[in-house]
Amino acid sequence: MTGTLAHVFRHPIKGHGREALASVPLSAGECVPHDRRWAVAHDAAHLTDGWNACANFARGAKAPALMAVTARLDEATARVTLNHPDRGEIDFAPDDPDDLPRFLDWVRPLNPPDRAQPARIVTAGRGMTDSDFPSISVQTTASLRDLSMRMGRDLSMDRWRGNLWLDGAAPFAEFGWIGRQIEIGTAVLEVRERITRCLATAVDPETGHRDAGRRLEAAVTLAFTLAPEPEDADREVGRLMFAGPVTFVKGVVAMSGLPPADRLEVCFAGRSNVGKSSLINALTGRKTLARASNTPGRTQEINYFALGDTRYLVDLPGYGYAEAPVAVVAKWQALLRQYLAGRQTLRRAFVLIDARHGIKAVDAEILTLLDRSAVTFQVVLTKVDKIHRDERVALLAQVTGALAKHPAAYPEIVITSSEKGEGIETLRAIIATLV
Ligand SMILES: Nc1nc2c(ncn2[C@@H]2O[C@H](COP(=O)(O)OP(=O)(O)OP(=O)(O)O)[C@@H](O)[C@H]2O)c(=O)[nH]1
Ligand SMILES: [Mg+2]
Repeated sequence: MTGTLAHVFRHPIKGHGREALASVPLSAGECVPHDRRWAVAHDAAHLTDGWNACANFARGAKAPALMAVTARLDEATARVTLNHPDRGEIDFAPDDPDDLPRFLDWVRPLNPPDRAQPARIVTAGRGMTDSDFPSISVQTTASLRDLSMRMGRDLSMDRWRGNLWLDGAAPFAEFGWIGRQIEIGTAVLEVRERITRCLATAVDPETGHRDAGRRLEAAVTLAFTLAPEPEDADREVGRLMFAGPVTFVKGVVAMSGLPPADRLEVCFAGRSNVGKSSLINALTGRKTLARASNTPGRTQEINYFALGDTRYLVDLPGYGYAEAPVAVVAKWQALLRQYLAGRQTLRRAFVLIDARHGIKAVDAEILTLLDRSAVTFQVVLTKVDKIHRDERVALLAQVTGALAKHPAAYPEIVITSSEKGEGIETLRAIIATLV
């Protein structure tokens, strides 16, 4: 694959601030120049000559406030300027012992009082990266975006201490790069090992306060099943298709009433009240195309909408609880099952799952029916505006866990809010590019 180099960072003093660079010269067998040139040993450190492991040093994993430090190195004078929202600016020469007390006074309040305290600044003749060989850390913006989506919030790049950020990869593709090479300009990087997770990433780098904790860890370990943001071209195809004509064709109460199977169709299935009609309205940008209501069981027919002349969008009656006479419910439930199992041109069933509830037993029954009928289904989480962003990870864990049992599940989940518009462009692109 081909990507682009998006950002370059170095960290002149390990754990004490990042510095963005416009470009960087790399030399074989060396770290990014001046990256982790210094490190701050604490008073409980056991140092040997040369490189030492990160446990000996003050760092963001143990002292969250350090994550809000920014740095600037003047290479000519070997002076460093650090900034922190609470501590202001300090300019000093890490190699000058006379500057040490001033630096320690500045940095001490950023270290928790009950932990080992910063004591001295050391060098090793090589970058003090976390690996025992000189290394350059590489990360991808796609994985960061994906993780942000899982977490339901924009995560700053500054949570991580990577040297090089690459654009253009698929999310988490880097896990498969070990043993391979990355060429950047004339430099060739050998991908040696994964970076292990660091608690420093749980800290908001704006404030220096920990705000993500274990959820971040859980989010990374989930099965990789979020629909990625569409490529610009696909987004445009989706936009154009859904901005074009959409017309109500008919409401169907029996299989014999289905329109001719002359084009690709997708349907929206889900429990009563999950938001099927609202989603169709959001996709088509028309408020009242499909009837949405507060009364579960409002959609009692199979409603066909023509999207241009190439696709049908099908709004299905809800399954599960409905405020309608038992006999009526039984009738439309039977129709729903016949439709899902027997419509030849049904290209994909979107199964909507309420973000507040996850996959329930009634949903699993429908998923099993789709498995048996070999209809590919894709889970669309709805009403995500109704859950707190911190609840997303547990929801995704539940959903991906439940999906693992269903062979017909399409391996990407879409997170949506018809109310706020989240995920709508993604879903448009998915539908518009189905073949
Ligand atoms: N907050 C929020 N509410 C939503 C969203 N989508 C739907 N709703 C609300 O949920 C209720 C049910 O929405 P519908 O679109 O009628 O649900 P349905 O799945 O078509 O329901 P049935 O046709 O009865 O099976 C309505 O009150 C909607 O306003 C959403 O994304 N966010
Ligand atoms: Mg409906």
